[in-house]
Amino acid sequence: MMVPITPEPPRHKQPGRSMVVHIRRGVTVGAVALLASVAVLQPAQADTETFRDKAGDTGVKADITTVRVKNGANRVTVVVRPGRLKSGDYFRFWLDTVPKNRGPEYKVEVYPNSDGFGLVRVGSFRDKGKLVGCPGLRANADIFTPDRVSISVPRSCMHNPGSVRVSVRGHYEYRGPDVVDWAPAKRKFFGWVAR
Ligand SMILES: [Ca+2]
Ligand SMILES: [Ca+2]
Repeated sequence: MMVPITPEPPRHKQPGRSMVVHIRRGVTVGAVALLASVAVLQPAQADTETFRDKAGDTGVKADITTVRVKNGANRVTVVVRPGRLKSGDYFRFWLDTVPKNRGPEYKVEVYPNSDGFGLVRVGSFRDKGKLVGCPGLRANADIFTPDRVSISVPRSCMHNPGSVRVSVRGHYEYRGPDVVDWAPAKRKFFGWVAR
C-alpha cells in the first residue's frame, strides 16, 4: 500500500537560524501528514548534543547509531539515525524532564508514515501512561527517507523543562525474531542536555 510521503525538516540549521518544515502530501490513504507547515525560529542558545549508540550491535542493518537531542527554547527535538526504516518498524522515545524523579516523564511512539502518535505522560519505562494533549507535537518517520526518525515536542507540553535526556528503542520487523536496538542501552538514558 502506498503511504504519504512526509519529508523531514532540513537536518542542519541554516545560518539564518530559521527552519521551515514543508509538507508534501503523498499518495492516497487517509493518514494525515505528520508535519504541519511551520516556521520555527531557532534560538541561538539552543543546546544540541549528538550521542552515539554502538554501531553493529544488532548484527543487521537495523541499527541505531546516533541520537541527536536539541533542547531548544520552544521545542525539544530528537533525531535518530535508525540504520533502516520500513513499514512494521516503530520507535519509542522516552524523555526524562525531571531529574529528581529517576524515570522518564514522557514517551512518544512513532510508526513510519502514520499520524498515530501522541505525547504520553508516563511514570516509568514500563508504564503505559496517559495521553497528553499536545497539538504542536510532530514526528517524522518516512520509509522514503529511511535515514532518520525524529520527534519534536513543544516545551510547553512538558511543563517547560530545564535539562532533558532521552532514551530510544527501535523495534524493527524481521522474518523470525524482530530486532530491537536500545539507545544507549535497555531502559537507560543518554546524558542530560542543558537548556
Ligand atoms: Ca546500535
Ligand atoms: Ca524523571
